[in-house]
Parts: sequence; C-alpha cells; structure tokens
Amino acid sequence: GELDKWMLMATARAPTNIAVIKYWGKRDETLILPINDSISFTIDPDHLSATTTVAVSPSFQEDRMWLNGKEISLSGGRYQNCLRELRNRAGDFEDKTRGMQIRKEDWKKLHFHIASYNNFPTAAGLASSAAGFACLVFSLAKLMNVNEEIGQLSAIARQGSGSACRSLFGGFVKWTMGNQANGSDSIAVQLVDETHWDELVIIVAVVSSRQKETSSTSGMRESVETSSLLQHRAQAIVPNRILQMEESIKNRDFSSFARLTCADSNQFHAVCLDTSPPIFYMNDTSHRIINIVEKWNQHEGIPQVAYTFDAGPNAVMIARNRKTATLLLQRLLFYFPPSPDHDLNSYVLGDKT
Ligand code: 2P0
Repeated sequence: GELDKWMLMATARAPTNIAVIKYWGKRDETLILPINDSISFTIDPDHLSATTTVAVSPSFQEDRMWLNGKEISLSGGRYQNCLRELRNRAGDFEDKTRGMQIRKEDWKKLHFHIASYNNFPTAAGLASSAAGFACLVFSLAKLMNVNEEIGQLSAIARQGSGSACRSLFGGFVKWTMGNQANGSDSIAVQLVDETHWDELVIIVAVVSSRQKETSSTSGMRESVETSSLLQHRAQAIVPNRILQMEESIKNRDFSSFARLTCADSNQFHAVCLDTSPPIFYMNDTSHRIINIVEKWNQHEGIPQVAYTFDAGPNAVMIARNRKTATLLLQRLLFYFPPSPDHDLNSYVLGDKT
C-alpha cells in the first residue's frame, strides 16, 4: 500500500588515509585487531575519496550494494559484521510532518541499497577499502540515527577493513591496537586536525597501473606466520616510534617526521622480504624514487621530502612545503621524462611507451 512507498537516504564522503607508521599483522582476523599501533594522515577529501549513498525502504527485499555502478556481493563476513553492528546501535527515527516513524527494532527488518563511487581508479592500486568502509559505516550510521562517538564508529569501520578506522577523522590519526579481546578499545583517535600542519604537500606518483598481486589481508597473514622480523618490529620498534612520531607531529618537526616515515616504510617492506615466500610490493621505479629522494635529502643536509609505500609500488611523497613540492615535481619529471604523447593527467612514471 501507500505506506510501503517511502524511501530514506543519506550520503557521505570519506577520503583514504596514508600510514606513516604502518599497520601490518593481525592478532584477531575476524575482529581485525592489529599487532601494533599505527599513525596515518587523511587525504584532502577532494582527492582519493569514496562517496556513498545509502537508502532504506520497506520495498527493498534484501541488502544490495553497487561499487562504481557494478553490483557486488554483500555476503562476505566483513560487510555482514559492519551491518550487524550498526543495526544493533540504530536509533528511533521520526518525521512528524510526514507522520513517519521507524523504531530502533524496525531497522533489523529493513533492507538497504548502497551505492558507492571512488573518485580515483580502483585499478591504480591506491587503497580504496579504507575510504570505502569508512564511508559505508558513516553514511549508514547517519541514516539509522546511530548515536555514537566517531571513535566508536571507527571500531565498526575497523571490522570492514583495518585501515578504514583511521579514515573517520581528518588530520593525523592514531589507531590504538587496544588490549580487549572483543576489540572495544581498538579504535582511531585524532592526534591533530587538518589545519595543524597545512604546509605539508602530498604528491602521489602512480608507478604502475597494474593491480597488486598479493592482497594486504593475505600478505600480512603470511608475515605473521613466517616473519621473525615482524614480531621484533611490533614488540621492540613500533611502540617507541609511535611516541616519537606523535612528538614530531605535535611540534611540526619535519626532519624527525621524515626520518621516521621513511624508516617505517622501509622496515615494512623489509618485513615483506622477510616473509616466506617473500612479498615484493615495490618495483625498480619505486627503488629509483627512494634513491632520488634520499640523495636530495642528504645533499640538502635536512630532509625536504618523505616517502612512503604501501602494499604496491606507488610512491606517496610528503614535501616540507609548497616550494619543495614544486622542486620535487621538477625532479620527478627530469628523472622520468614523459614522451610528447603522454597524457600528463594520467601519467604513470614506470610505464614505457
Ligand atoms: C597501513 N596497509 O597501515 C598498511 C600499510 C598496507 C600497508 O592497512 O585486512 O586493507 O582489510 O585490515 O587495512 C592495508 O591493509 O587490510 C594497510 P585489512 P587493509 O595502511
């Protein structure tokens, strides 16, 4: 009848985040609990972000989702866990002018249609699950009137993808590993907001447009099972590095920030190499970029640019300020000259013409 014809919607946008102290390894695979704290910064939402619209209507027969216009399955445990946690925390909804009311227990019987878009190519190997799950959880929480702090929402996003918990805040964010078995204290906290250190300029160099071969999820599982360096890193290295990184960020100490960021990226890739069989995420172009930045920093005496690489060959570089960023772009174009037929809007440094 007429009462079945309503539909409620909510839309949200969430950017991806880049870790400067890396998350690599879980102590609980289902709840997604990490073996160490991590720290990241969240990208400006105009770039590398997900936009998600969620709708609810009594005419929907099942939960369904479309990613970049293509329907995907929601049957996986990660989606189911997020949906269950959110439904359990749903609030009452009332729209007096339309005479509409949804009581919190009704959300368990209602179904959602979810449409999500990334403003960057998923195929470019840039993390999309962090932005995607952060956005999914936030938009559904708004739709269902979930009355929780962002930190509590981050614990739900974490169950979609570990790194997603850090995308619910802007600026610099710490994901504390927590020590509860149920994960209630494994949440994200904002260290400083996006205005605190706004001289920094982020440059992402796409080095290969190929999809990565080893997913983060299986890669970190293999590292936990086989790498003794990972155990040493989590127990003896990261705790101290987290404290130093928090200090560097608070004091906007770029030299210390850059040293820690580069060292942590390199140690993460050393762990990958220490995994059996070894995992290679960086390629020759990634290594050349590291060399170029290291030589430049050494020549200047104090670091100008920090680099960090995730589970793929693409370089994320952080320049001290706008002037340094300009010089960095000049250098990259000098060392990786595009040929005249390259489209500079989608130029991939490592691709041969
Ligand atoms: C990070 N990465 O801290 C690290 C550095 C990649 C390298 O978080 O299994 O997609 O969904 O928790 O979050 C990528 O791992 O893995 C990641 P799951 P996720 O950003």
